[in-house]
Amino acid sequence: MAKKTAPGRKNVQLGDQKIIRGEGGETHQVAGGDVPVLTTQQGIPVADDQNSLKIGARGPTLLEDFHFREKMFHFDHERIPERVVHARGYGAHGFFEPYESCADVTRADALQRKGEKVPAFVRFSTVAGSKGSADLARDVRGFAVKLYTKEGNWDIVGNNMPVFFIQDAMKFPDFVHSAKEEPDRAFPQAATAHDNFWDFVSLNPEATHMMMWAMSDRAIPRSLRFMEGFGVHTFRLINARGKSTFVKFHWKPKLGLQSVVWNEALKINGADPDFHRRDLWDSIQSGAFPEWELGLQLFDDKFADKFEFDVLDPTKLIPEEDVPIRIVGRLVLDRCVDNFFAETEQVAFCTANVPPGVDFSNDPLLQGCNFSYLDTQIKRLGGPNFTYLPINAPKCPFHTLQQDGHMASINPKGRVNYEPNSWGGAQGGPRESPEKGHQSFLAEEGDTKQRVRSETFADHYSQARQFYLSQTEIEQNHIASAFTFELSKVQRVDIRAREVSHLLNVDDALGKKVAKNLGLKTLPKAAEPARPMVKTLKPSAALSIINNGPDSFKGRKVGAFVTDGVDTGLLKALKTALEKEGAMLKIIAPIVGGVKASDGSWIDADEKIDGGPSVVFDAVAILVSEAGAAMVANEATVRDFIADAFAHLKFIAHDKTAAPLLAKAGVVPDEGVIELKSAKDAAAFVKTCVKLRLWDREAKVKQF
Ligand code: HDE
Repeated sequence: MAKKTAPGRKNVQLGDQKIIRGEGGETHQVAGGDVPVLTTQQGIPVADDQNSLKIGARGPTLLEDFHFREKMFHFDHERIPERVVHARGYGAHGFFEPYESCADVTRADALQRKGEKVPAFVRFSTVAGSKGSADLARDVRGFAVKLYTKEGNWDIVGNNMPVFFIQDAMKFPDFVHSAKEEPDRAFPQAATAHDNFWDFVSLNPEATHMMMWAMSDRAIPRSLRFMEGFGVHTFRLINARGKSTFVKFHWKPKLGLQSVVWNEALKINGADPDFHRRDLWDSIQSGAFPEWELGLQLFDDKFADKFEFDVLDPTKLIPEEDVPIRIVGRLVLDRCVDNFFAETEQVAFCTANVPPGVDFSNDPLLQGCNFSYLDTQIKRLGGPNFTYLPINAPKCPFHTLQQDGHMASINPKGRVNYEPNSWGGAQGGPRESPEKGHQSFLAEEGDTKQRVRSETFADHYSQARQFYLSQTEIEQNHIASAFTFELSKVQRVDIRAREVSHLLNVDDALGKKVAKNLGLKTLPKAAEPARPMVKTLKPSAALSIINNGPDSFKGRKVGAFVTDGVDTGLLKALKTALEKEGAMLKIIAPIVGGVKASDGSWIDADEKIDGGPSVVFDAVAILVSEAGAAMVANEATVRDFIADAFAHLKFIAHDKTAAPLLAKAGVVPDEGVIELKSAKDAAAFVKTCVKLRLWDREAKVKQF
């Protein structure tokens, strides 16, 4: 029946939709008309998605409205439990490509043929915060890689730090409870700066090494693209002859390491809580595909026996100087997900997912992980068939005899669901293969059953000290500040003091500095080490971020604040110089519509000034006309833009007319504040930006 327009209610055109207001309610027509018809999940075409079925226009809603009920029922069940840890994360697709065959050490198919790409999915995450928490929390970052190899899925579930807080999986629930929000008050969210966390770590000296990493700038990366990944645990690689080699996995970012400073992190969380995910999304969408190289740190029993620490102890690393890293391939992320929930939220990693040629060590943390991840997937994804979800399903043929269960979504044909069986041939179904199948290394274990921590795990301070001494002075200062900040949020003075007692073992000066900055009335005694420390470990340059920065400004962003009358030549020169370097220019203006440049052309803005603070950029430029500078002279957001860039040690380019704005923001000119006198200066400015920050300025802008 043709719809009549109800009296007084006109049909309206909204964008490409026409809303027809008839007696039976409203329907939307889309221009072109060839869009699919909306249906229910049963495939029934839907006539009206705007109004529920009622008796009359103002009467009660009817239970028979199956479309309404299905829509609401589905909505009510949209959420699944978030991950207990690593709830906040972001993923992307890509590939892994070997540079060489690693057949000498492993039969893993993914590492046999140079240049043969293996599809990959990577999920980065923070650990402590909930799904909706901010990206720049001080935290460890998860770096979980799923390789869809021809012999099944291989998950390298790593972090951006090579060691961990605890040595035995038994302590994981306690550790995580202490790190997350306190149970009575449900805060703080995504922050370890509270009593429970520091109580736990200070009662567990084994956490000391990891605490050095967690209080370093590694815990506040500038971008997921600029951080390393580590498999943490020692694994085994097994070659075709059954020979085992121990291995630690490393991911090295092609664009070098970079972090933010703490005050910047705090402000980014306000300005853009999605900073990391937006950065990853934007870079992939713009074709600047992030890339890491896979490094294998390979060693044998002989090395393991002579190394000062136990290679099974996840609170220890092996310095690159002791066992060099063999770079064997690259990981490129080149495709964003189509749907966050279907892919990033439902992806299920498990340390136990290893193909033939990869095996486990006895690291007691790894052994515990191998149980926990699968267990967690069943809870989160609702049943045993999550492996059939497209993001989790292997991309190679797979044949199991597992069957049924919630959401069984493949339809196995035939009579056979067990083996051995007598059916034979194709009918008989899949069979085991000692040649092709995963074979565990024939490790000899023989010992008594006992609940003990190995003596060889007992040195908790030597590597913490080595890490600290491997940092530049700037980074050491940041570590001291981070300990001070976090412990200042701890209310119990005895907990503050107990942590200082560990720091005194790491480095006497560090412990004393933190004690002084906390205002401890008496310096505690250094904690009694369970084992004599090794104080002769050589510093490792690989452990510093600043020593491993980028060699170009590629992948970085400059924010240029401009006003009407901006010098077109300068702006263009800056843009060209940045693009040549593989970096980007973003325009920030008083209004988002943009500005009229000196030559009368119109320049669109990417952000209005209060939506694009300088904290989200790697360097800034202030390019204004005289009239423009006068107009924004009293604008607090402009002042903050400049003052923050200066305080965060960024390089600042400006034209002559911007000088009064800089002075008003408290900028004291130094070699990081660069006047662009002409278009020629732009390229030199970009070259200077490769250093990322003018660290020498720090002592002038930060006392504590
Ligand atoms: Fe995890 N961890 N973990 N973890 N972990 C999880 O598994 C666990 C550990 C790591 O992006 C959970 O599917 C135990 C070390 C990453 O989906 C859970 C222990 C390392 C991710 C779990 C550890 C990690 C997780 C929660 C001590 C570095 C996110 C959701 C034995 C190698 C993966 C899930 C993703 C996630 C357990 C310690 C890395 C609860 C029991 C060490 C990157 O199963």
